[in-house]
Amino acid sequence: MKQIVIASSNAGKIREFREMLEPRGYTVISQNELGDVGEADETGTTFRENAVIKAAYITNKFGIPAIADDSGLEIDAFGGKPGVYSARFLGHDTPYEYKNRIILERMENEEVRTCRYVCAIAYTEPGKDPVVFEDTCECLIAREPKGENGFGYDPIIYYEPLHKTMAEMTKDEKNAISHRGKALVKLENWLNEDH
Ligand code: ITT
Repeated sequence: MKQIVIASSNAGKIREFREMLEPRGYTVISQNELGDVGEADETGTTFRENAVIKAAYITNKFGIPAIADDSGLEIDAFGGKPGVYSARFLGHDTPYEYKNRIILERMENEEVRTCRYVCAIAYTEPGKDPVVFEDTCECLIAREPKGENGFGYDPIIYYEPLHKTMAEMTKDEKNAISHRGKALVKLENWLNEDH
């Protein structure tokens, strides 16, 4: 069994990593299972920088390999915001029901509804340079929230090829097309090569 520590305290992300990695023979351990680890300061201005900061924090603290995901939603009508600030947008602990409602209100008369989820996954190992894999998922801001699955912004993120919001998809549907799913395939391919 191969073990992977996920440097994240976001339950939705950790669940998706488990769904994707466990069938591939990995045991997924979340950082909270290592004890009270504290939190890395996400001081980066890019997804890539923040992903490395979070993974390196766990690797430096425990001397073990770790992966971290920094992700977010870029809304073209908002000039790409909230972007790297997606978790902190309107307050870190504000319920997504409220955040999503505010986005829909601000988008009410907006014709340009394109947006994308972005995900950078960093892998760090003691004594080695970090590696980062990124991918995106092009979507539209929906007209109204729909669906109960997923997490965060998913109920208002409409994925045209499947005619569904991210929250209406099954876990397998989302993981097959999501920013996180696609970036994780790149990491897994890299892990399977010789280094
Ligand atoms: P960790 O840093 O502990 O991993 P976090 O939630 O603070 O957790 P980020 O800084 O990477 O993580 O913020 C990512 C935010 O982007 C997340 O909180 C959601 O608001 C949004 N997001 C990213 N991927 C998403 C997805 O698949 N579905 C819905 N929202 C997503």
